[in-house]
Amino acid sequence: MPSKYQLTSQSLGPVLLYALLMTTTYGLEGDPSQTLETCGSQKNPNNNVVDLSDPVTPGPFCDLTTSELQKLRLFLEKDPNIRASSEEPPRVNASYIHSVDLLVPPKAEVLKYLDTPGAKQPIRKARVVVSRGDKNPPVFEEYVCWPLPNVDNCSLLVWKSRRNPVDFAYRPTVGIDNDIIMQYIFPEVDRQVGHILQESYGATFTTCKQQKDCLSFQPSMVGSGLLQEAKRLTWYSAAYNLPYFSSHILDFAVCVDTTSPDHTQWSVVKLWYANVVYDSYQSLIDSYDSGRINKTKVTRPVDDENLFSSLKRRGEFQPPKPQRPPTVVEPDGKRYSVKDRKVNYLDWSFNFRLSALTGPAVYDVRFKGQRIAYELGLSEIAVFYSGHAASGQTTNYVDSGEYLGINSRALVPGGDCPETATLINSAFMSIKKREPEVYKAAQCLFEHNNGYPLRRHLAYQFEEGSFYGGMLDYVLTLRSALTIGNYDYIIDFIFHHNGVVETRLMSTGYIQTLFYATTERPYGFNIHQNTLGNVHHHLAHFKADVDVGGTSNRYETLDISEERVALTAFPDLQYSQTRFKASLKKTELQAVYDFNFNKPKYHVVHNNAKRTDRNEIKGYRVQMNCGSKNLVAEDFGNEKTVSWARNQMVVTRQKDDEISSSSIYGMHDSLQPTVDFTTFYSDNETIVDQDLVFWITAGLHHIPHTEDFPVTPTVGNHLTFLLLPFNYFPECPSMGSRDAIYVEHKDPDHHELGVKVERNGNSREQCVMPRSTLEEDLAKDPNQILQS
Ligand SMILES: *[C@@H]1O[C@H](CO)[C@@H](O)[C@H](O)[C@H]1NC(C)=O
Ligand SMILES: *[C@@H]1O[C@H](CO)[C@@H](O)[C@H](O)[C@H]1NC(C)=O
Ligand SMILES: *[C@@H]1O[C@H](CO)[C@@H](O)[C@H](O)[C@H]1NC(C)=O
Ligand SMILES: CC(=O)N[C@H]1CO[C@H](CO)[C@@H](O)[C@@H]1O
Ligand SMILES: [Cu+2]
Repeated sequence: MPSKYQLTSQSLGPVLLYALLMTTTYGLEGDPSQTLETCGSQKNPNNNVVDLSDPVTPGPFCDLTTSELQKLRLFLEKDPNIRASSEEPPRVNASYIHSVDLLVPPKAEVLKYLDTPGAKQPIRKARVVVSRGDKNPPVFEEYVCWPLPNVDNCSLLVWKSRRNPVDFAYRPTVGIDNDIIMQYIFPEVDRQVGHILQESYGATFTTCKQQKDCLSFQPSMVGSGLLQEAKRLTWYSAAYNLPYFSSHILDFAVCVDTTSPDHTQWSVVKLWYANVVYDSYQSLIDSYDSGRINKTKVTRPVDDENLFSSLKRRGEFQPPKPQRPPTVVEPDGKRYSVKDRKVNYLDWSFNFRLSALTGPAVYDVRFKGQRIAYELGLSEIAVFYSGHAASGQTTNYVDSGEYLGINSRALVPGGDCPETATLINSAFMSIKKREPEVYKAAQCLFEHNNGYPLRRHLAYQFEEGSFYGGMLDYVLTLRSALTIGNYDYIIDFIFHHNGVVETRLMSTGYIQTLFYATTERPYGFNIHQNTLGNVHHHLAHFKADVDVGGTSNRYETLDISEERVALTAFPDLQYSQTRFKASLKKTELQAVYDFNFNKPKYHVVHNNAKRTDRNEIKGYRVQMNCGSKNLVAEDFGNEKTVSWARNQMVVTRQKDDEISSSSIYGMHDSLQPTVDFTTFYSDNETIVDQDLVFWITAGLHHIPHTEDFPVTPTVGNHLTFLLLPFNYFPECPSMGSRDAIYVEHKDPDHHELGVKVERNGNSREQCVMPRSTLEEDLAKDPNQILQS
């Protein structure tokens, strides 16, 4: 369905409509002679364009377009080796396409293309993940297919950094598991123990008048590292089907072995009821029917706006009468342009994408024309839970197994992004349908100000010079919001006027819970009747391929330490002060960094051959406000699958092979991780004057409390890391910004003549706020936010 956001050539119509809207003028009430233009409707003085149509010739960083995906599927269905299933949805025992992603060409080829006039663009290739339930033994395979768009070759990817093919027992979670569990396992659960469920909870999984009255379920996978064998087990915990089920977990669960590609072989291997584990249906039935056990008896909460887990507004109105909140306006139109998935914003330029597998990333990030980072992006997100309940204890989510990028969708203007935001589509290959899925508003791009000064100084007094200079922190933000099960992760790339690029992770969404029992006390609070929020650790890994002054870079820390010296003026007296010393990191193992409160330091990356006029290091500084120590013992249980969480930062030599630090198999493969991140640096290669990649871990422990209902607020959980210029510019590069304000006396010798305000040509003309179009867009396409 064409709409203003759709990235196809059909979007011309809505673009015209948009243009019409933009030029509408509104009469001022009561004064027909005076009309004001709609904000942003005047001719854009800097000729910025926002063109979201699919590029005719996609660049090296551009995700696969809808038509490339369509052509690729047709090829994969015909390819005699792959013969991808065309069934909707496919069967587990078929060869089917799990996911398709852009395979960014080798960095050297891309740099040559970007930096050499007339150089040819490297061939575009796709990375295709195929589930081979048809093979014996069944496996997961990853292929590289080329050349896009008219693919004629697919070959198995050969990675040094990861196994391929991968044991079928480690296959990712997405796909068709839940459908099969619903269709085949729960009917059997109801046949066997339906009477226990009915008496305990007043509901079963399959026999109910309306779907919403049936029990819902929360899957949590049990990694092979815990089991110590290559098996695929998942607990399915019963929950009331209420908004939102993860807050309504019950004390019944089944553990299903889904290792086999043949679902008729899937079986319930353990059950959990009222805080006791059972090995078979019969042992639960016997215990229950004999009356020997404590029976649970709970009633389904009422589903209305007062339900503690509902997001419907409740309580006293604030403000008492309707009054609109402040909002973002762009009086003179957009100050950024977008074309072919590339953004230009004042001194900044970057390419962006939303990888199906690893999520949002920006490439070739430049400030004032100079490349700062080749790549900046998410690599993995994980959550490790604790508890006593058999079904919830071992929940160790490694989220790329459920997709990262594909889960960013439907950002809502006015809810997730300012209403002025540009909403960006993404197209992905679907498992269940042959046609690519196009998600509207998978990302949003907007400029606003953070409401605090980027810089300011007031010289109030005459002796100080009497002036004020300052500016708000105006930023351009590229936002993605990944809804992965109960949690929503917001990932922002933020571009400041002083040459700083900031990466931010915030988490919100529903907490996962356990059914309350005293045995859970060490792991959480009883935050609602029958509900305990169990402690867990959120972890995320980012890749920052920083290039400062080219690719020949050094990583140095500036180590700050205490020293005792004789006071310069009074040599008999002592003084305690700090000094710093540069420490060049020569090898990868030397560069492994763990935060230490007693050893403060700066992390600087620079090109030693390109120093400042005064021969000082000229570089960028990596500032991390996101560290969190993983307390799970190394190599224990599932820890190996998140070995990237062992350190706060690791610096490695760039390798095209080391595309990301994790894999989609991470949820199940902890016995034998497909990607072992420690191998990226354990060979201890030299990193002096090399192309460097900074791998940064972000995380926080979360002890849920009552105010996490209905959902966890983002405030207080902003995890950020920044790349800040360090001796890179002779002065703060925001000095050129027209957004600054300068106040001084008209005549320094005659203050009585008053003061003047310098706005650098920025007009103070009024304009009328443009109309919000959310309701109109949803009237046209109700599926834009919620699936029908
Ligand atoms: C795949 O599974 C289906 C049942 O879902 C079965 O009918 C079919 O024979 C199986 N195919 C193969 C090749 O085993
Ligand atoms: C049943 O409840 C009692 C009282 O709370 C407790 O002492 C006992 O351990 C429970 N039995 C089981 C099997 O959980
Ligand atoms: C890594 O290499 C450096 C420089 O050769 C050496 O000093 C250091 O001991 C090595 N580390 C390990 C763990 O081998
Ligand atoms: C570039 C390349 O490897 N092309 C191959 C594509 O596949 C055909 C047929 O399988 C080969 O003949 C080409 O050499
Ligand atoms: Cu949390």
